[in-house]
Amino acid sequence: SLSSADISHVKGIWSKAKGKGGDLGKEALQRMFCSSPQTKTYFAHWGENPQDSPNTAIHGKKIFDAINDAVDHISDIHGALSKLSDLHATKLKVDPANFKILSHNILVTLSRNFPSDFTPEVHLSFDKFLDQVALSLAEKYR
Ligand code: ZNH
Repeated sequence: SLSSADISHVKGIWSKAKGKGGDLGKEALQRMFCSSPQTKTYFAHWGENPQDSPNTAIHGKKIFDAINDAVDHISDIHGALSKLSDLHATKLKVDPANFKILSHNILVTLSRNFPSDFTPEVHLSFDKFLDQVALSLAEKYR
């Protein structure tokens, strides 16, 4: 679980990224599609090249808004994301293995955009936080 140092690292770097989902969420999605092309299969309805769709910015913002909810409710991430877990489990049917892949691309995106904030300690804490997010999203899978 997250220590108080983790929480302060997460809140610190998130204060830089917050509200920038249209750019940073888009970048994370485009990196995911490129570095793990199998993830594109979930977004086939965006067209043949989902990485080029204007939906990347719209969806990137939604993902960042959800992460923002998790940061705002960092002591109850499960509760904050429980509806979203339902959606992924029952309607979207996303293999939870993909949550790790997106998490990785979010980390890479943060490191590239905020290089001086992204210390190894912040890396560790944000990785732990995204693990909690992924676990919460996987909660409703049966
Ligand atoms: Zn997801 C959707 C979040 C991951 C796939 N998502 C979604 C949304 C959100 C999210 C918020 C919206 C919802 C509504 O609208 O209501 N995700 C999220 C998060 C994460 C995720 C936070 C992590 C971190 N997803 C994911 C992955 C995948 C996905 C990994 C695959 C690969 N999602 C998805 C889809 C969708 C979603 C497909 C739908 C889209 C559209 O719109 O179309």
